[in-house]
Amino acid sequence: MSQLSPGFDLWPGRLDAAAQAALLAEVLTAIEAAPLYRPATPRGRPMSVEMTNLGPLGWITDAKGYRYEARHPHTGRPWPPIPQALLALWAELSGDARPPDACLVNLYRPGARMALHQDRDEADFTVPVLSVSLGDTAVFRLGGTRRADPTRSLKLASGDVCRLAGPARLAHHGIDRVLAGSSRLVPGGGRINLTLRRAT
Ligand code: MD6
Ligand code: FE
Repeated sequence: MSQLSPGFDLWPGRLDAAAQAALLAEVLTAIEAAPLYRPATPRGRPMSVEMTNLGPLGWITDAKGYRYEARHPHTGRPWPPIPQALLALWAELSGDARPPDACLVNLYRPGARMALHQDRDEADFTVPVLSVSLGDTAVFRLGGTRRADPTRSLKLASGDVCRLAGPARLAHHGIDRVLAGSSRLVPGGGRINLTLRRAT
């Protein structure tokens, strides 16, 4: 594990190839029940990533704003459960005794990106956010708590796990781009990011 700035921890290659494939298979099965969709920002701009969620609560965005909801906005069904492997990873790496209640799934097909943002729709910022990367390598930008703080760029490859905790919990971060073809894990190409949180 390496701490790149206070509260930001990175575990490169934390999941080996077999663990990545097994986790991806579970996520792809869950996506059959809770299809990926392209959300829009509260201002009505379609996002370039496709999203779904796992767990009791899922993060959504629409004209009413950012929030957590118990049901898929298109199917009206509850989100599928969080895979056991992710719950185990959280227990090991989050440093928090309570389990996560939300897992956001982001799919980046070629050209998709994620603007600089803070994860701040959760009730308790003392609980970390844990992120798992699968598939193509992403160019991740990490800043500070204030939007104007300086940023640094680092790569997140398939199997990498990172954590925003403590002084980095409200750090700004985003995905500048994804390096198409850098991995063959995701069918059809691209990158899947899984972020585990406790929303409540
Ligand atoms: C992504 N990640 O890696 C976007 N959020 O595709 C995030 O937005 C993120 O990596 C909170 C904590 C870690 C993250
Ligand atoms: Fe985030």
